[in-house]
Amino acid sequence: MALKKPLILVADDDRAMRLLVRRALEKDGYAVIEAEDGAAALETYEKAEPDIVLMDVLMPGMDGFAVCAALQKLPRNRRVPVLMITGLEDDASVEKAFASGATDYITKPLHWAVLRQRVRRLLLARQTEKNLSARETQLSAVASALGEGLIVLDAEGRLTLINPEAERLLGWSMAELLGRNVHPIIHNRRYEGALLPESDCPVLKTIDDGKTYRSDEEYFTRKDGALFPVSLVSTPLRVNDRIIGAVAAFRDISERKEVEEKLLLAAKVIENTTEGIMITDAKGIIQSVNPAFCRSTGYTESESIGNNPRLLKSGRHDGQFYRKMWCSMQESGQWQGEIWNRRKSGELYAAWLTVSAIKDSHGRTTQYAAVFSDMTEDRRNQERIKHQAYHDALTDLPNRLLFIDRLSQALAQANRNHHMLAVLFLDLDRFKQINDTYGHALGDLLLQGVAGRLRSAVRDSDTVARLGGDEFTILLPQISTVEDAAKVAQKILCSFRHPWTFEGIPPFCTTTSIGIAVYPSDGEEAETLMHNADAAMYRAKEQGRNHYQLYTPELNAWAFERLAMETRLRRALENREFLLYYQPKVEAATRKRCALEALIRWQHPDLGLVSPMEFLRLAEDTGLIVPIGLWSLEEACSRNKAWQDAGLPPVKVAVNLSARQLQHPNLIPTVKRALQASGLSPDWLELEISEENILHFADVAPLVLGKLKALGVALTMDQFGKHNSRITLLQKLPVDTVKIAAPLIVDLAVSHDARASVKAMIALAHSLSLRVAVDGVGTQEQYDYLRAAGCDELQGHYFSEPLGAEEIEKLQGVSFSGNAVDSP
Ligand SMILES: Nc1nc2c(ncn2[C@@H]2O[C@H](COP(=O)(O)OP(=O)(O)OP(=O)(O)O)[C@@H](O)[C@H]2O)c(=O)[nH]1
Ligand SMILES: [Mg+2]
Repeated sequence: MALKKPLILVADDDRAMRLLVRRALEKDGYAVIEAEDGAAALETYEKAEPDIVLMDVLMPGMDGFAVCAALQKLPRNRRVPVLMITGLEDDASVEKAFASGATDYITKPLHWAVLRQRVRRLLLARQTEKNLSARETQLSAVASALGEGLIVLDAEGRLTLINPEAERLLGWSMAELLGRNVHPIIHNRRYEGALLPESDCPVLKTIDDGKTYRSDEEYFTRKDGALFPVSLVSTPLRVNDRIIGAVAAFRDISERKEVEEKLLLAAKVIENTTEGIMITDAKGIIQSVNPAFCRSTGYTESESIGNNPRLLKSGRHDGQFYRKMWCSMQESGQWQGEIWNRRKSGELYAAWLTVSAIKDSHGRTTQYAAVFSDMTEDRRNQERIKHQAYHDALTDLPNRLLFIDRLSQALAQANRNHHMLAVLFLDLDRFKQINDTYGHALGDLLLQGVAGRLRSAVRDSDTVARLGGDEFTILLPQISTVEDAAKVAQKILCSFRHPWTFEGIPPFCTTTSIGIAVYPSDGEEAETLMHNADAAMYRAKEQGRNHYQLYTPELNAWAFERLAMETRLRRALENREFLLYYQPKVEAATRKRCALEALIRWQHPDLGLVSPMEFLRLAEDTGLIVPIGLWSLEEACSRNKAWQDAGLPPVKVAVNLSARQLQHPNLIPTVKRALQASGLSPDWLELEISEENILHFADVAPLVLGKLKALGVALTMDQFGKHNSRITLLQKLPVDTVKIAAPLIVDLAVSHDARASVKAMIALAHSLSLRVAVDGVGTQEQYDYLRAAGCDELQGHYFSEPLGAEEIEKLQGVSFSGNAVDSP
């Protein structure tokens, strides 16, 4: 296409002049149109839209100035350069020409070379202006068409342009913002509440340093005050390396932020959920897994991704199972159920699995999401709860519930198969003492140790249970003879002989008492067998502990009688049926009374006088010995004080302390109170404690006896010589007297050994500066021998039986000789 020639309008009333000019211009390659006066010039201008106008000043009608002024009124884009041709080269005319809007002027007569130059330059200017205008139009069209907001600021940060999208997003119009500093209006916050200093505004920074800034963290304020997040690119505007402003293009990213936040939240949930999550592609290849998945399967993320979920296959489900799962996926896009998986370690575990298909907008499955919850912990918890319900927490042995259950089952089987079974009932001997001596925690350790020994003493098919406290039971579900059960009991007793070794304390031994009941002879029901084994165990205790005892029907009668006796004993305390007898002790050398031993008697309203042999063991077993012992102590003290107050010669009264009393934490205050309440001086009180009990509490005995001694009372070790006393212990004990046990002197007259051992005991005691007393002196020979052997005090029916208080009062001041009372 040929280029359009520039069109020049020549307005001149001089026809010749027009012709000359036309010819010259056409020769230079321009197109020319003519107008012969001002009005025609305006009209032609309107129609032809020339590129420049050459205009004569002096024309009829409208002169050149008037035409020029009229052209100036046209919109800017329709105005073209006007070159005035004037013969008037005075200053005023030139001024007027420019004032009316002329672009340049040239004087007549025309100088063709100058005209040519001027025309070329004006056309060039016109072309440039046209180009610029076209560019501006294009730019503004682009700015309008842009889907992004666009604002342009000058070097001072004032708004010079805002495109329609920016107007829409911000709610401001160009007219409202033009020329204003927009930073404080639209961009002064980071997010709700936080102010954004100018120094942090990317657009102002661009104006400052000419750099391009991008940010996804900006917030713009709408005209209504609402904030919205934007993604912003700020680019500098430069002219000749000078920054003349900045263009900021921005987009509202509220939706994107919302989606991002949701995604972030979802990612966090997936990251932190306790359920394992696995995403696969449509072919089932693992694309991602979460930490819970890795924890539960044992596979790391990198081991899982790219793999097939078969990785977890347990081998526990058949093809049918997986086909069903697949069918459900096809039909409903989901499957839920319990599945067995295999961990990397090889361990199988149950999981609750939900698989869902993820579909695209066309309904095609693009991924699968599988969510597992590991049921191992649930199962473990269930099992633990079940285990706890049936087991003892301390030893982990079956408890009473489980024992009874197993016993019932074993009974049913024994009944069907006509065989015998046995229940062993164990109770540790003097376990309380272990607790008291070494603390409850060690008691617990011991119970655990006992559980272990019991378990290893029986077969796996037998059941060892802990009923509570220090009571255990053992079920032997099948025995051939009663002896089988007895053998097991014996084996257990033997296993206890081995000392216990616990850190921090010397090794020690314990024993247990065992009762045995056998099906069917001793009972056919679980409860009966348990009860009867328990009764037999009591009997074993009664017989001195560290025994086993087979149940016999008489045991029930005995147990019944024992219970009745216990009731009577309690009542006896309330009804004050106890009384004290006093047996004199005499000086061996002078046979003069030197002390009295208080001995308890029970005057039952129906049974008459009950011997201490009959009730003291029971009182000790049931703990009733503590209040009974206290009564004895108080009674003896107040009686002795009453004797003194009545003017009788003062005498020491000895009171026996039982094992339970010795263990009792209130022992010392009790003795103190008895003395204080009665007003008796401690010089007149003696306490007798059996050697057996002292040995039993060998660890604490020196301390307890020391405290008693500190009260000022005298102490005697009773029943001396029946056990193997250790000299080292004797040395440690603050006792004053040892009283040789009565049975040891029975054979004095006939047995050399008896004499030798008594002699040795006397020598031993004397060597430790202890007084020696002997109980149970019944004959003249015994008396003679003992006196000769150097005994200090003697006691026995040879001198006097125990007597009631009134009789004692009558005997004041007497000395005793065999079975008779000598007057002084
Ligand atoms: N350490 C510990 N002691 C317990 C537990 N349960 C009960 N006991 C104690 O076990 C002792 C059981 O006492 P008994 O069997 O009546 O008496 P004992 O001292 O063993 O004397 P005998 O059985 O008559 O030989 C009590 O002192 C209880 O306080 C326990 O779980 N741990
Ligand atoms: Mg016990």
